[in-house]
Amino acid sequence: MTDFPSGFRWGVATSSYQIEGGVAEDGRGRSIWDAFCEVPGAVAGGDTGAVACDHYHRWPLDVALLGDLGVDAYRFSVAWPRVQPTGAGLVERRGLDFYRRLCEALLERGIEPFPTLYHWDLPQALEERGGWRSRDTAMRFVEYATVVHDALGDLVTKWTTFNEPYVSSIVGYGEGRHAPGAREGHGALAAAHHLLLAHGLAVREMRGVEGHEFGIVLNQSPSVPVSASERDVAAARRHDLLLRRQFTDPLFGGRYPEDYEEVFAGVTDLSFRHDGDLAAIGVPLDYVGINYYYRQHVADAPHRDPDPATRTAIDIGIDTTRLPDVPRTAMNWPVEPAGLTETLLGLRDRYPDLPPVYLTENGCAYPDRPGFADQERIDYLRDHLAAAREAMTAGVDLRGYFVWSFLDNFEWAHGYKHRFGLVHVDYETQDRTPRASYHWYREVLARQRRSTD
Ligand code: PNW
Repeated sequence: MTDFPSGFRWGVATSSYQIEGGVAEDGRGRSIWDAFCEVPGAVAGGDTGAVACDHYHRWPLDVALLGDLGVDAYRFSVAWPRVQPTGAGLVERRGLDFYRRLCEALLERGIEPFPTLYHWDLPQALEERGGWRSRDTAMRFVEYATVVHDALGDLVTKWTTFNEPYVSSIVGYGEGRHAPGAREGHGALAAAHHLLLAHGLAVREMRGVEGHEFGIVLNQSPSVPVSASERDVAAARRHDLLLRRQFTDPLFGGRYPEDYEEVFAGVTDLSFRHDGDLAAIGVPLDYVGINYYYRQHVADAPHRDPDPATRTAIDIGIDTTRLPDVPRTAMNWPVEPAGLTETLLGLRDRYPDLPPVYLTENGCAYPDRPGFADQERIDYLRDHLAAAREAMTAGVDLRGYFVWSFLDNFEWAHGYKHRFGLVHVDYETQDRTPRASYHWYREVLARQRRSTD
């Protein structure tokens, strides 16, 4: 693993609601995740992000740990409700100042801040006006993005609009497993479209500063049929539309997927598509971030709701529970590094105009081991790095790699049960303890630096 090119960026990633806590500090407004955590049964153990890793107060310590790790870049997200408590108008200076201090401290240690503007914490006030179902939320996002861009533009050069619009729209408004917990068809598909539109319009608005680069982060993985039967192959193709092509075709192909109307017939009337939207969404990007965790295995299955008019967006006649006989992580995700190579090659082959790629998330949860000896995580990361390297050898323009996650954190609907961190967090004392994987990654980074010096 000593053969990554010089200039390749090495980092770790987190997100605001998952680590910050301090939800009532410095004028922060309520987000859809604060509200969702109050719904009985929504989050395992009744956990919430109210305290999380208390990063809002302990960030200097966390930056010191990042410095010691030796990363070139740190991917985090900006909480919209800290910057605009009601999602519109009024700007909370103290919220922006928090991120300024963080960025300055990172830069002092030679770590590039790599912020994402939206990692799922929509101001609750906007949800009450329709949330991402509403086109107006896209306009509000453009305003928010420009506020942050103006405030941090002297410290940050790489600007990521959204983390995983699939999860915000389909898991949040279709499946209901994430905030705001809706189970809709048309609403979820409208949300997906409005997230893409918000991305395109915001990049168009922010562009112009010399040296600034813009991108979006997508969760990607191959959708593999469980058999070669025509039905399973068709099911995998529908799944690929839901998870990937409804986002990547407009972003990088200048088109809506050709099978969209057939798969969602009767679910949506497409009234959210306006003239000019495709051109806005297809704004040229400087990079795309890919989050990869595992391969999707898809079988044909009957629709749960036979009536398209009341069907949710995820009810597309598929079963994704038939997993192969391979090792699993604590999330029950199959460990399949080859799926990462396939993902990167597949994207490159489908979109000739694909911008340079960063792997903006890759990692795993495992039960805690005595002495923080997380050999399984080391194996996972090593094998996925090798798979990424293979894709580069095959011509993929991969520019960097970020481990998910720097710290154990609030794993959404799973609460604090699953631990993804290179650093263990004791939620009673807030003590941070680097795991074996932290020391391993530190050594990988040191070796890279030596070999490319
Ligand atoms: C990512 N789901 O994606 C997120 O970007 C992180 O915030 C998260 O902690 C990490 O993966 C590990 O789960 C997810 O469908 C993608 O439930 C999909 C889901 C959850 C998270």
